[in-house]
Amino acid sequence: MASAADKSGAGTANGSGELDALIIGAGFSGLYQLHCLRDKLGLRAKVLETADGVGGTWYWNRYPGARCDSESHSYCYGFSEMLAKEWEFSERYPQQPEILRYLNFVADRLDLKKDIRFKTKVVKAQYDAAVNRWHVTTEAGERLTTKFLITAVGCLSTANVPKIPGLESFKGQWYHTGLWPHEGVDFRGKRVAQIGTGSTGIQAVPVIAETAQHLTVFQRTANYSVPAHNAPLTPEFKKYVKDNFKEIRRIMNGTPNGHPFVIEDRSVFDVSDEERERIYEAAWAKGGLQFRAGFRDILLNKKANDTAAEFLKNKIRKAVKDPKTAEILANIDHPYAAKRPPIDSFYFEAFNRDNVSLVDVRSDPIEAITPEGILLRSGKVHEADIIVFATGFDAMTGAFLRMDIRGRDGLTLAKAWEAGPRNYLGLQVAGFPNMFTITGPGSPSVLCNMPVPIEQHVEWITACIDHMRKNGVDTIETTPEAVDGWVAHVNEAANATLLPEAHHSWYLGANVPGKPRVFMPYAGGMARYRQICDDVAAKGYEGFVMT
Ligand code: N01
Repeated sequence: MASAADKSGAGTANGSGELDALIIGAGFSGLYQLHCLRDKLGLRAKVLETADGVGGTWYWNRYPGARCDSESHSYCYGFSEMLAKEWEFSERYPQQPEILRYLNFVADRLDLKKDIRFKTKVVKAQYDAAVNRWHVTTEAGERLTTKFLITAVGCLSTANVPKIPGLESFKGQWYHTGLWPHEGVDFRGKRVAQIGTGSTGIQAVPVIAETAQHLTVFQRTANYSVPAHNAPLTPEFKKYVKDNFKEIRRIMNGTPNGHPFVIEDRSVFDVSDEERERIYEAAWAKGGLQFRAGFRDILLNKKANDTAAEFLKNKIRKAVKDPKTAEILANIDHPYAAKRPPIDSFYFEAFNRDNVSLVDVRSDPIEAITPEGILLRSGKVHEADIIVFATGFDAMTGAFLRMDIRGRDGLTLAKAWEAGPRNYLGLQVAGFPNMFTITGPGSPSVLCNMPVPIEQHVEWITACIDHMRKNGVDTIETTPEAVDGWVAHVNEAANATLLPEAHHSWYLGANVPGKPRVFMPYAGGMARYRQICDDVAAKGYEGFVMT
């Protein structure tokens, strides 16, 4: 792309003038976006990344037990058969260090690191209509100028540490799972308090319990979980993955959630009670997120969901020996999978250990943190040496809103999203020309196996920029009408499912006090979404104005 702006004197990542594209974040999305723009379109593109290495989520989330819930053969890039053939995962579900090694392997193999500026945090981005450019400011005060601004900031990258009074007075150490120390944490001989029982907390409990003197788990919302049945991959399975690369991708691209399994086209009520039980038992024995795939209506029909929910609650009652503890764990108030369903390695069994106990903070909420530990409303104090906050993220919007992003006429993104995120296709916000948001709110993102929606967005953005170049278009900007239509469709898609019934879900922003309650991801399914995006492009980028 012609870039007259070399003369502008604006700084770039390599100091050589203006950029065609600046990408924020070097996780799965940022790496692939850089590869596409630099190596396929020949653009001058750079990535700015806060961390001192690639990985995004997998750079920061180093907590005990951190492992992906997607199966390893699907939790990787699909755009290159060469990469897929050269890399081999070792377990059914890859551990955090292995995923980080994989992303470093990709970055090195594609020679991406030379165009990534590490330890460079973006704090501000301002659109300048006079020159149709974005000015991006880093924490160090450096200013860069770019035509396209592409956010690859991740959906779950802003740690949510609840504002519990007294935390600053705590005498011990505390950590958030999403900002875990690289050197690890030694739990030996320590009394550990873990707050939170989402996917992260459920992974961490059995591992922390192995070394802690005592682990007290503070549960606010009881959660379902299905065993992962993690295991090393056999040579036969590794061969199957390499030999069937295209077929596995075909299945993943055709399903609503981007996983390598097909959802059965039968209703819970098409089969007898005995047959249903047999199907659930088989799915339980197989383990993992595939448990949802036995019937098409588990997330659509509350009565259908109740059958799965009851099956899973009974498994908890069987796994946990102390009936009182079992009842607190099984006292789940939302439909199965209406919150992101965790999978685990001996989570419920951990409560049978002498050194693990459970506190129900729904009935006796956390009042404060004291120098000694955690104070409940009843007055009871649970003493602790270490507090682990497995309390999740300011999901989907947090990573955007902690930057000062200003579009046309100084409109801030915070203002544009004050009632919740509003955009078109999850890809662009009205008033923010030439800015694309990879896996932004309003796109399938977190409801899927993430590499699939990431690749689809990156490829769509790349094709869009290529189209602009070939047609002499300088600016792409969505319209308020297109945004209104898309936001209505996102709501409609969510309301056709049971997802909004989990009132405390981070999908709704409910975990962050004061955050607008809006169902953020697109629940219409990945395959349908891909078709919508392809149709938009085929119709000359309908819903966008190109000038
Ligand atoms: O966070 P969460 P997470 N007092 O928000 C509790 C992905 N992920 O890090 O439900 C007491 O789900 C909160 O309680 P409640 C995955 O998409 C992926 O576990 O709000 N408790 C809840 O129990 C996942 O969904 C992998 O009532 C408080 C917990 O903390 C997403 O990340 C692995 C509290 C937070 O659960 C987030 O999961 C792990 C308070 N003040 C995670 N505040 C993969 O394998 C919060 N809680 C890819």
